Amino acid sequence: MFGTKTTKIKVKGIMCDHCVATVKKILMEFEGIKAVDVVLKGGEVTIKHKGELPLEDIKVALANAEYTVEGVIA
Ligand SMILES: [Cu+2]
Repeated sequence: MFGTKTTKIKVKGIMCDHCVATVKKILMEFEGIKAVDVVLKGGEVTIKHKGELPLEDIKVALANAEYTVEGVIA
């Protein structure tokens, strides 16, 4: 997709398929985020987005659901 960037983040607290679905749902609410892929093992989250990723807002939104963004992997 033209103009789409990919950012990978590591998220702590993803324990099951329900968490995977919850994290996806939270991230897909953000305007500009087009696709989210969550790997249960290791908590690696791949985000396809347009423009800058609102990382601070994402941290807050995930923290409200008790998930911790540990950092950007790539
Ligand atoms: Cu879970």
